[in-house]
Amino acid sequence: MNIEIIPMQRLGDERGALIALEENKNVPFTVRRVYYLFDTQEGVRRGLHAHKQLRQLVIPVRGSCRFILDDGRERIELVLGDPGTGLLLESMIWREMCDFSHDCVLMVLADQLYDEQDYIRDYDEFLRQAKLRHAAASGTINA
Ligand code: T46
Repeated sequence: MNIEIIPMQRLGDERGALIALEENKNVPFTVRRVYYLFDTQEGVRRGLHAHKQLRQLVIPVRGSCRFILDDGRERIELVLGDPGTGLLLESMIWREMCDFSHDCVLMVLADQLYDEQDYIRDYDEFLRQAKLRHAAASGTINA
């Protein structure tokens, strides 16, 4: 699956920790947008969509949550809860987030400005487009 767990170098000193995010270094793209998710209500699922082109790096700056990730061929789950670790989500990954701790703050760095047209919010449509992309990548069809 086209995701990556990126360990961030912990800087800082005896006074406390510090992590620096630098575009095209530990953030593998040019950052055009930063947003953060917080105050997620108990029992809620967020995400439930994929992006056609967007690349994002997600960092749990506080607390934790579970990610369910699906590329149309396999589905994996992971818990993100270390502010020293980022989750790189490439395009065409269906994501769902749940089990948010009450204090969870997810910071997200994105390579594009917000564009609702880039979202796929229907799972069947995601599967259809993912299948086409996989076929094009493997040379099965021209797309
Ligand atoms: C992802 C996870 C981790 C904006 O107006 N601007 C923005 O930059 C964003 C991200 C959202 N919005 C609006 C669109 C919706 O009306 O805020 C509302 C909630 O957005 P969304 O449904 O995208 O939020 P989540 O929490 O389901 O998912 C977000 C990201 O969209 C998604 O790509 O990976 O956080």
